[in-house]
Amino acid sequence: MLHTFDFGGLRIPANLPGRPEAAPGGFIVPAGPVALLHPFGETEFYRHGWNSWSPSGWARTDGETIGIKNSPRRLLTADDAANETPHAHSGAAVGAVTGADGNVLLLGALGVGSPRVGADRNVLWGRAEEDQAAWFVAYGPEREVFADYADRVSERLGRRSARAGTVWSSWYSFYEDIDEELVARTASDLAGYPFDVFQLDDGWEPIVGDWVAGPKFPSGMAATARTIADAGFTPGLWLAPLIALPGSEVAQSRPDLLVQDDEGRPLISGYNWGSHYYSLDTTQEEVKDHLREVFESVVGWGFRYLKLDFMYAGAIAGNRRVALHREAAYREAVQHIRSVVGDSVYLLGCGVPMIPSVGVFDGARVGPDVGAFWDNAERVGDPSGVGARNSIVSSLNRTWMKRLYEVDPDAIYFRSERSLLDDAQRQALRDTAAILEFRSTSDPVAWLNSREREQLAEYMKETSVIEQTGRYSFRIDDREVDLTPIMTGTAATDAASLVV
Ligand code: 9PG
Repeated sequence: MLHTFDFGGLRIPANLPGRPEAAPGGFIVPAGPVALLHPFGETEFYRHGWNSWSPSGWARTDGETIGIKNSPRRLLTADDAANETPHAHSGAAVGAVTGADGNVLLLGALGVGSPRVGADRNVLWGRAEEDQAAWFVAYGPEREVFADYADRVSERLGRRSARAGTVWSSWYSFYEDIDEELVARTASDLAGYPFDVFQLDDGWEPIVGDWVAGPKFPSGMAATARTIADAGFTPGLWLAPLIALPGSEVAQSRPDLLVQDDEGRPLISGYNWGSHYYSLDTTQEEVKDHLREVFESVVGWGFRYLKLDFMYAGAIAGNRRVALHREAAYREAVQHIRSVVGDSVYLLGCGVPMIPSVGVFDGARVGPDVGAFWDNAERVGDPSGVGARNSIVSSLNRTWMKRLYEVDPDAIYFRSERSLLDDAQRQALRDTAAILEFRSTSDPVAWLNSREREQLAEYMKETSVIEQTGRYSFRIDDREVDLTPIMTGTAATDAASLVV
């Protein structure tokens, strides 16, 4: 149907699937294709990435798009490869264009079905693979319309209230090189520092797909969880429960439990660990039973904070036993995991599809992996590439998501050893984590000098009062912090600090 929105005198002609209804901050439009004819001409478009690692941000409609270009393998992992057209201005679930008065026109989906939003100089459009989700349409000050959108999403999908507190993670120092002795030493060095969670990352399992103690943890995972608890921290563990490497026991013995491609073979759902990997078909009862066993044992070992990674692979396009839309299948799977672990276990999503995870996860990563360097020369132009700058840029473009769950910008650094980050860059990471209100690091105390140890203890103890004063400017307690130069690539530090 044709309809004209009237936003305080600004008239927006629209082609809608049904009659809009007024809602706080805007209008709800029924599921189906939407086109809003905007009068703004060439303007800025807010592009939203599908999963934690997918690029998000503002770009001119007559300029370069934001997306993962010329890298199909990376696209498969770090965005919605089935829909993504990196050379067009479009993204997942929500988008917005800026009007002449500085207000923004937002179109956002309120549920699953792989909704997409895109724009050009005349139209802000929305469509979905499967028309399940109603839309929210609003016009107003940027922060207000994004807040109203987030609130309409959580009215439908929920909002959990658990807080992670401060987190130490093993990833950005030891990577996969962890063993039970190293964990014990690192945790005891950290005793007395103001951390709530000590989270073991990838490297404990024998192979991705088989979630049992690997050879480097001969005493078993319950023993390590006890060691961590004895040092005074909540035990945390990483796992990627919806994927399996080809060599894993589960992929070898039960290929029928995997999502299939059109030839009836296990579908490749991404690349990492020097290999391709597969996705579990969570619509199968046996897969649900498998997940129940995995999570009962992990919680039984004593882990109370779980970083669930590569979760997008549970929502990958492919053939599943039950014909459920892929995002609906994903949401059912994570709801199942939640029901197994119970309400008191903190679930941090990583590589999660953002909107389908609302109301189930307590927190979600909102950017690509950080690294102890500013930018990555091998991957210039790939905003999903590892590095401090990309992590800051994506995360600050998703501050509005705080209303959906806790938002994790990834670890920050205090160490000057084994790092190419300078003081200003470390400070920018710290400010970002303060703004997002999620503080984590991977620095082992043994790698820090005495001044850095003090900084770590200070920073992890404090909570800041944050006031947003502009798109990328903030008051952090009594400090004015403007991250605009980093966001627009004009920071003085940018030019000289590539890793080569
Ligand atoms: C463990 C790591 C850490 C890290 C996670 C995740 O797009 N990619 O190909 C891609 C690969 C790895 C990756 C993220 C993205 O890292 O984000 O914090 O837990 O797994 O293996």
